Amino acid sequence: MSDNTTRLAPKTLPKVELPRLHKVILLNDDYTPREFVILVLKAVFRLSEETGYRLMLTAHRHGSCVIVVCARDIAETKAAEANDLSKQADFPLMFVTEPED
Ligand code: TYC
Repeated sequence: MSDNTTRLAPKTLPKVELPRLHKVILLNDDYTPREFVILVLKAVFRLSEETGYRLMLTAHRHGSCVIVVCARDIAETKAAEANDLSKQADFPLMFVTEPED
């Protein structure tokens, strides 16, 4: 076989695993005022009043609500920012993150 023989491309490319996306989930509680939940959603997640209201109500009625799905570091940073605001205001409001299925 001479050096300039054309090589065929392999039929299968090596599989590159993409990092899993993460959900930021808003949890309901009995004490945080609705208006404060909306304020945090607007400030941290840049949501409109209408979207903030709708997501707050979903968490209030169902116990939790997915706010955003994004890269893990962004999800964790946003959840921490939102939880810090809640702590500063002395409310038990909680955001958690989990990998998407
Ligand atoms: N359940 C709260 C109340 O009745 C309001 C609330 C909504 C709190 C959504 C948290 O994620 C939440 N004041």
